[in-house]
Order: sequence, then C-alpha cells, then structure tokens
Amino acid sequence: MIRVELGDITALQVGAIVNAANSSLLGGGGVDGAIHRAAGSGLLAECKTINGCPTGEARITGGYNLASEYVIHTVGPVWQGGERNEAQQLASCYRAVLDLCQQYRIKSVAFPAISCGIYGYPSAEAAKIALEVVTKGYLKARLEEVVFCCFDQTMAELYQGLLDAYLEKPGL
Ligand code: AR6
Repeated sequence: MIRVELGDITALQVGAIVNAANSSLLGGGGVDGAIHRAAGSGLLAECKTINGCPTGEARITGGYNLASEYVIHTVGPVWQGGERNEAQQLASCYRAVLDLCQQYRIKSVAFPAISCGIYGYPSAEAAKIALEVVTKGYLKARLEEVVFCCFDQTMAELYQGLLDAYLEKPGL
C-alpha cells in the first residue's frame, strides 16, 4: 500500500528511508542533514567510500543508528525553470530507488519530497512525478509499503489529494 505521513522521516520504522542528497553524498542541510545526524558518523564514513552519485541515480548504505536497515541516497535535480530535463531526472530518482528496493528485497520504503526544499522544485509538479512513478512501479519492485513522508501539513495535503486521485484510477 501507498500512504502519506506527516513528520520526520528519520523516525520511521521502514526497511529503507530515502535521502534527498547532493552528488557528493557527504551530507548537507534539509533532510540530508537530519538523516546524517540521526544515523551517526558511521553513515558519513560509508558515504565517503562511495565516490558520489550523479543526479537521477541512487546509492544504498546501511542505516546505522536509524530504525531503518538501509538509507537509499538519491540526487534530485536543482530546479532551473523546467526545461533542463528536471522532470526526467526527478522521475529517474524515484525509479532508481525502486530498483534498489527490488535488488535488496526491501519491503517498505519512505520517501521525502525529493528536490522540493533547497533544490526548489515546485511541489505540485514534483509530487505528481513521485506518485506517477511509484504507483506504476512499486508492485513490480515487490514493495509492500511505500510512505511519502511530508515535513509539513501543506505538503501532506498535496500528496494525499494526488494519491486519492491516483487510487481511483483502475488497474493500480
Ligand atoms: N523528514 C522529512 N522531510 C524533511 C525533513 C525530515 N526530517 N527535513 C526536511 N524535509 P531538502 P532537496 C523535507 O532541502 O530540495 C541538502 O543540503 C523538506 O521540507 O532536504 O532535494 C542536500 O545535501 C522538503 O519538502 O532536499 C542537497 O544539497 C524535502 O524534505 C540539497 O539539500 C526536501 O528538501 C537537496 O535539496
């Protein structure tokens, strides 16, 4: 099932939480900073061995002090007006995470709103892409639960509205 939750992603008890990272994978602000703080220094140490991650791709590490076994780091696009392939890159992030979930037999995953903070992607457009890719792909990835973890009420309402609309469509 797919659901929307309001709160801090670092507190969730799921197989993997997704980090909206930058291409260095060496930490930053926003959800990235929160995840590194909650996971502890082991996470940064493992990230240092990875050698970064290009925009639109994803890399997996352990969860260290988090309740989740894994962290999947993905690098969303910086919003530059919408004509620099941002939508394709954002969709690619969600797909890359689903692929890793399948590969590592992860049954539940939580996503933040990738690119919607510091990277400036308009939330409604980003949420539509997230929902489109995930509703189409999560069963094939053998996921049982997907959580869209929203940090504020406005974002949670946006996601819930879109999710309700998607779930009314047949075949999902
Ligand atoms: N739990 C869930 N969502 C959160 C949390 C949290 N603890 N904290 C923030 N958010 P952002 P980006 C929401 O800026 O736009 C970092 O410096 C936030 O409200 O974290 O992809 C990286 O290192 C927003 O809706 O990620 C990169 O340099 C969403 O998470 C850059 O920011 C994403 O906001 C990536 O920017």
